[in-house]
Amino acid sequence: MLTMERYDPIPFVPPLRPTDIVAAARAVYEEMDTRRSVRTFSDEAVARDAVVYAIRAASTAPSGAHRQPWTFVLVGDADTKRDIRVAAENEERKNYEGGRLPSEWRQALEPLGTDWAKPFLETAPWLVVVFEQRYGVTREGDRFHNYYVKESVGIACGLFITALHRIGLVTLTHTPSPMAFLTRLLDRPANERPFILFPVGYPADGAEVPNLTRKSLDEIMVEVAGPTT
Ligand code: IYR
Repeated sequence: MLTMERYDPIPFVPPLRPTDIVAAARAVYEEMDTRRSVRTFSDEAVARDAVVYAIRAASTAPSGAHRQPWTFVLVGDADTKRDIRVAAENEERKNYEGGRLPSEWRQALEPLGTDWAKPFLETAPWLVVVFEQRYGVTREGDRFHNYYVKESVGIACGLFITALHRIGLVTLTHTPSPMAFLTRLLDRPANERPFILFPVGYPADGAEVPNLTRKSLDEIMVEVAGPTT
């Protein structure tokens, strides 16, 4: 069993208030709106500690019962990256060329220009493979529950993407399917399941991205009118 901890509050330190809150919010939106998923990476080196701080930023995410049910596996070793690329491409070849992707799904991917080849898994200087901890394991080897695992790990991944963008790096939420090979190649325990694989680096010179537009505010937000009297 996990030892029961008691409620033990400390004072909250509020975030700084910008002088113009709307201008500040707009600036955050405009900066985030320049983020794109990138599939062509430069092999330019990126300081390991920059990626480690982005992982630390990700790990500030809220999580169910504060269980922090995530593991970030940092891979910079060329042999391991090659093994991951080979295994991912084996799976993706079956998806794209072996007829494993349903036709509706293939059609949905058409505008993204993706195919089975995943050279970025070797070109990007770092791969960060995020695992979800489906349940926890104490030092003594006893299992305990984690809560809202997918929501928690998804939020952490969002913070990770944001942190990378803030420091001029690019990434891609890559989900080679199926992903079980990552558990084996990265030697992760049975309670962990691969969640998202992030190649991390600088974009290749002349990198291109699909010409996509984001949904308008009307499409993503509904405002509930308050009482009129
Ligand atoms: N995992 C495949 C297919 C793929 C699926 C979705 I949903 C995407 O948004 C993009 C690709 C691949 O990585 O190519």
